Amino acid sequence: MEATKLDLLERSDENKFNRLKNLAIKFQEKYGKSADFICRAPGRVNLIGEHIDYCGYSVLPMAVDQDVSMAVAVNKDGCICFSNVEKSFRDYQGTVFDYVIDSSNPEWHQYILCGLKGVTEYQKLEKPCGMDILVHGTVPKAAGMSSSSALVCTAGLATAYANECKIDAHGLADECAKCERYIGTQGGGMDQSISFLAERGMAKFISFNPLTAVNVQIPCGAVFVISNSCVKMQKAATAHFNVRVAECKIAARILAKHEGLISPELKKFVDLQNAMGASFGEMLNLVDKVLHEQPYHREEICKLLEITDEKLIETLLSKNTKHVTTFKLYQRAKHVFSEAQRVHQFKAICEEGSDDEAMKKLGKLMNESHESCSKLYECSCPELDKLTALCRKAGALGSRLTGAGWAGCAVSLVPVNNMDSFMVLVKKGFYSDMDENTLQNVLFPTEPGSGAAVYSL
Ligand code: NG1
Ligand code: MG
Repeated sequence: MEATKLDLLERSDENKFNRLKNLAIKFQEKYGKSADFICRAPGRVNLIGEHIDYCGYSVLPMAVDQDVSMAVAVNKDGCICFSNVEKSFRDYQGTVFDYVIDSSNPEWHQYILCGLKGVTEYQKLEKPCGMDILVHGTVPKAAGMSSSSALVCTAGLATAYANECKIDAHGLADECAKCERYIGTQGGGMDQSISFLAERGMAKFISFNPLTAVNVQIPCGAVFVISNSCVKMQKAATAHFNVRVAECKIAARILAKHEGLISPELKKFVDLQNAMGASFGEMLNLVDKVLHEQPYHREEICKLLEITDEKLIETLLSKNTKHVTTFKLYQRAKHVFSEAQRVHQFKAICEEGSDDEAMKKLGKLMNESHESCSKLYECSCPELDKLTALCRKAGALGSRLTGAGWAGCAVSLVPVNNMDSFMVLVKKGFYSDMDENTLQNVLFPTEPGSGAAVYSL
């Protein structure tokens, strides 16, 4: 990727310019030399399409203004030093030749190592440059706005730029999606894709394999407001996420077996649907017909698939899911096919028009998405259920959890004319004892922001 002169930002985006300029000054203070470049990658809010990217389905996120930025100085001796403006994150020192990514204890610097390792391997860098890095992040952490991917993507971008790799935003999105798996989560690539491919003013309909990103214009009277439940969960430290990934893979196999379509290439729900040439409605009927609502025990799964327990572990489970004994297949499959269908409906409505009716329909889809996440996918929490209900009561046309869930943020579609009263009511109902300064970071409107970038100084 090409660098833009940082000074050019001064006119187009003064706030960002000041923040990055300040980061360069802090870098000089910390390391006693100037940075060679600055790079940034934004967090995102997913408008609709939750927990379906790893099943191969399209999603509809937009980047937010908040990002992870890094000032970087390159060295030829392979030394790496990572420091964070936020002092609670401890400094890390090592070399590019020798580091360990410990998925059982995911500390902040390991996300940088993920980006470094991935780009080093995929770009086949024999002797990657060392880097002194100072990080400043503004994406709310562990909140479903993809602070972890923003960190991985910025690190991947820094590594690619420092080593003069010939790679564009699409290539980096692809590589960084794989990078984050070093820390153990088996995500589908939505976060890294939007972080690299975002454009100011546009949400994106992102599809995988091959990766494409199509602009989606949000109705002009609609504002997407983020509200943080303030419940935190570090996904890489728990098995919740990977259990869902496993449940989807197992369900896809059982449905495929039932249809006589078992093959090693057929791994995801989308592969099965493509092989069958079926509509979402037909897939939902198939789930009703073939799967049962009671959780499946491992023995039953092995029997249905005619495989041994060892084979189950090897092909469908992961390090942190291999001990799980029961799997809810019916509910997860129902969620995925209905959610994937809602994404297409959402895009079609945005393309048709931007009147009040269109906004109401979008809101309805968001509410259905939340309901499905909460009841079928069980990735909500009581606080998020309460918060989304409150947002609807306060004037949102739709409100849903965003990101992996179990904690973190909700996103609400609020007509611009209702904004003032909406903010007052949500503040009163959920954040009554919070001071104004903290409130700004947990309840705020967003606009589609721009994607990852490198700036020269
Ligand atoms: P977050 O919210 O950043 O944990 C995760 C996955 C996405 C997607 C969503 C759920 C990673 C890096 N991100 O996002 O790919 O599956 O959950 O829709 O694993
Ligand atoms: Mg994340």
